[in-house]
Amino acid sequence: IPVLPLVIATWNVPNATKAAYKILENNGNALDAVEAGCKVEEADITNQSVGKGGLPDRDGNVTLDACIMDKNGNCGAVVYLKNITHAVSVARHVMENTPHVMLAGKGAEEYAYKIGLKKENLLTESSKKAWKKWKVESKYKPIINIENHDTIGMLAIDKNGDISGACTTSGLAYKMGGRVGDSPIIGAGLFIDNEIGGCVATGLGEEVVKTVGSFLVVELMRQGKTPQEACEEAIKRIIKKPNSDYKNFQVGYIAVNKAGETGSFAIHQWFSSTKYQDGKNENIQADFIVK
Ligand code: SD4
Repeated sequence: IPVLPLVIATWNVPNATKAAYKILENNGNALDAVEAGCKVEEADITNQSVGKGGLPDRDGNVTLDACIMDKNGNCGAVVYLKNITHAVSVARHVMENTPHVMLAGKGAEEYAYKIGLKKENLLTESSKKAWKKWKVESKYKPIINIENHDTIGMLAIDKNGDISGACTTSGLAYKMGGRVGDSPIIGAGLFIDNEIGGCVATGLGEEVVKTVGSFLVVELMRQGKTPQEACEEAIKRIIKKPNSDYKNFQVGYIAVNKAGETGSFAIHQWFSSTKYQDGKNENIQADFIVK
């Protein structure tokens, strides 16, 4: 029987899961835990896929996408957010303190200032350097499993057995200006149903959106699949589409069910998740389909 509380996140993010688990351990709730966990990566300038230090779009602008969902099915999101490190906190405010689910661009940024967040330059020297190097050739194609894939998606179950999730990213490196991915789209990048479980996605967002991936995983669990089986089925759904170019892109899912069982699966090797449970922080390599 899985031990509660637990937290699981995409990729190798031990500091993020640790921060989240600390809250859960002290009888905190899952919503506070996922926000706190995501904030660790947003503030970490060495993570070039999330928050401050994220790689910019083709024009050199860092634009963030994030969302959050609670045990009651409430959700909030921000898309194309500039100059604010903690996109996940803005998403939470949208959820809790506005009549809306999603704020975009300038409106999201103004709202962030209104709730007291500070304007920051998100483009670090090292991300600027990487962008300048990319500009020499300006080749844009999805790249598998390298530094432009470590978006954080996090799921937590607290001691009460309640589930929440959050997701935050600077999106695909060198995306077109204005591009929004799956990560702030409820049902695609993240979905929580407190009766069933939750799921978050990472990888090439366009492909996750096309199959409404996270909602699909939760619905498959509702029909009786384990989190592992549900993640596998959702990945298969992507690769069996006619003319799918799946050999050239990555998608990974992690999921948890109400019983605290977890699963993860990806198209390609090297997707991993970090799970903190029973006082232990563990990095788990996900199984994958292209062998
Ligand atoms: C996106 N899904 O914007 C995100 C990117 C990602 O690790 O997951 N990177 O498409």
